[in-house]
Amino acid sequence: MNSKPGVDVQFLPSCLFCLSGAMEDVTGAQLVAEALKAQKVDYMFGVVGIPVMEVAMAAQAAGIKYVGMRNEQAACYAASAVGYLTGRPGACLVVSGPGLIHALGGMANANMNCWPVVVIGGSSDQKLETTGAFQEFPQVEACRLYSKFSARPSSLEAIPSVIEKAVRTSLYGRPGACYVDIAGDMVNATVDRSRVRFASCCPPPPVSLADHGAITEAISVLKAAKRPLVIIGKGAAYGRAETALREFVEMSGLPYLPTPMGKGVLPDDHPNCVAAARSRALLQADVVLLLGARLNWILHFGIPPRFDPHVKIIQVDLCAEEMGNNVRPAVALLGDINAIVTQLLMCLCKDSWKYTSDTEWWSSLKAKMSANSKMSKALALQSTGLMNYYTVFHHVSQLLPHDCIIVSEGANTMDIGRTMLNNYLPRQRLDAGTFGTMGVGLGFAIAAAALEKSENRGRRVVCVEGDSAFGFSGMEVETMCRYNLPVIIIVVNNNGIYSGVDLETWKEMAKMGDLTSIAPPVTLLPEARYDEVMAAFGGEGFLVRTVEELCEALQLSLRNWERPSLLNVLIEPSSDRKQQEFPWLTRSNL
Ligand SMILES: Cc1ncc(C[n+]2csc(CCOP(=O)(O)OP(=O)(O)O)c2C)c(N)n1
Ligand SMILES: *[C@@H]1O[C@H](CO)[C@@H](O)[C@H](O)[C@H]1NC(C)=O
Ligand SMILES: [Mg+2]
Repeated sequence: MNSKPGVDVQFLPSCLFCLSGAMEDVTGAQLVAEALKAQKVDYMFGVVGIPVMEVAMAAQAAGIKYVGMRNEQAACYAASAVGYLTGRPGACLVVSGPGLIHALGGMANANMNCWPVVVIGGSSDQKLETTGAFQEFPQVEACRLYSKFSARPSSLEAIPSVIEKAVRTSLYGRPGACYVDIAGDMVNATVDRSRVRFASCCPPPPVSLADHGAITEAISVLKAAKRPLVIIGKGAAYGRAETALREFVEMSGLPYLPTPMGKGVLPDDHPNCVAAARSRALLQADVVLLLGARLNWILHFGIPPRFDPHVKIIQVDLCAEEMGNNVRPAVALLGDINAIVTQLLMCLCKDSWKYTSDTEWWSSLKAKMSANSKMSKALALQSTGLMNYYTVFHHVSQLLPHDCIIVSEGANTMDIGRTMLNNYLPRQRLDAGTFGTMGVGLGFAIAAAALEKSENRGRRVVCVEGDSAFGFSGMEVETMCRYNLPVIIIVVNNNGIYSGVDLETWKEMAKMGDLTSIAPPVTLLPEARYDEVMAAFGGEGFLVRTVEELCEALQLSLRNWERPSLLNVLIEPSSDRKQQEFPWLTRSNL
């Protein structure tokens, strides 16, 4: 460990006395901020109060961008999205007790998604422990279930090394959430800088390769397959395997299917993408190359009735404990996904084998894909009064730029949107994820838009929300307006959770009796003016009822780089999904 101050402390207002002598005192708040910066944590999202106000100010002084949010849950979602998008965790700063409790939802979501995030929680003074201090709570214990690492530095001197361990643990092995507790009385306390145990920046995780014999075996299992399928998970997106993977898919000629956030690692319109024949591909594949995806509910556990009972799984994962969950793999390839795809590629190159496109399997998949896309198109063009989901997404998909970042949550809104809104680039889809969490959308969008803004990349962030989903973190529109983040929020408003009732029916119902006794639990206020929520803070709000209004509002929003917009798209409240052979993301069917 070397001693390396992160910033020029002479310029910190709280440290003017440093100028006078050789002794250089540093506060706990400064140590936290400088340690995060030294670990290349560049973004902090939080809500300030006692005792973390000084930490937020020190973070800004240390060169960390601080985004003040309206709820810690959304702050933690945002910080974890920075981790997923950049490969370096964002920090989430929260106050003691209730602030930390709110962040637990974000930590759980990040941990389930395997995204790195570091939560810094202020806590009550050490000397007041067990006295019933203000917001006193056993925070280190509380975080244990929601994180990989949860600890409190025992002294000011130890802060940088504990932060280094939290950042490193969030990134190494399977990424996830880490928690560092800072006692209130450590925030303003000072220590001489020379006594602090500084820690240099932890390098990216070491890369490990799969066993060579296992690679050879995987290739021979693939070559023997009659109906092979590659499944691309968000682990492949996080692992930045896109270049190797593209070469592998194109050289091998294999069909592939992305998981929801695996979308875009390879473009959704690639000729080898069989997403439009998802059910058939899963059910009939005899060999599956599983790349950075878990056989959990999203992939129906890898078992019948959704998979062939004899399917051979070639499982590629960086977590040894994941191997064999629900299905024993035919071959287990443990290690870095990008490295392993490269290993597979090298092995394949040797004899230039290719799965040809004239097989029965390819014909069967292609037939199913064209039938399914005809059905969606027919639903999109149905014209009876209000729009349905398919109409909305059909027109939205035609207007969105190819490089836009799509954030999405809801039930029907997310499920149907996923099938109709294409991703062409990796890590550009963020959604309710493995934990199925509603409320993540606005935090994710804020994180993505903040990154775009500070890195001058100019990709659009579009947030496609169900009306219920929007409500969970709706006040974050103020955050978007405050920082001039030009997010476009499209609320697909069906007056409820899964479905709702129309305004007339609602009024009739209200006359019939107490709504708490008779209103269907799925209902939300019909035609609620979510657009006015955005307008209240100076953003652009649009109320949309027709295709023409939708296209016009979206085009105007896409041209507006100054401010966020919200399109409140009223759709048929009983609009539903097309008939599914199997209910999918809304229900697990073990
Ligand atoms: C935190 C959380 N609370 C509750 C749920 C249960 N839930 C699943 S989807 C959903 C909302 C669906 O309604 P909406 O967002 O309006 O989308 P729609 O299906 O109506 O298009 C809810 C509340 C959840 N997944 N997460
Ligand atoms: C730190 O000191 C400032 C200035 O005296 C004070 O306002 C703040 O409440 C203190 N913070 C803590 C956590 O004690
Ligand atoms: Mg809804």
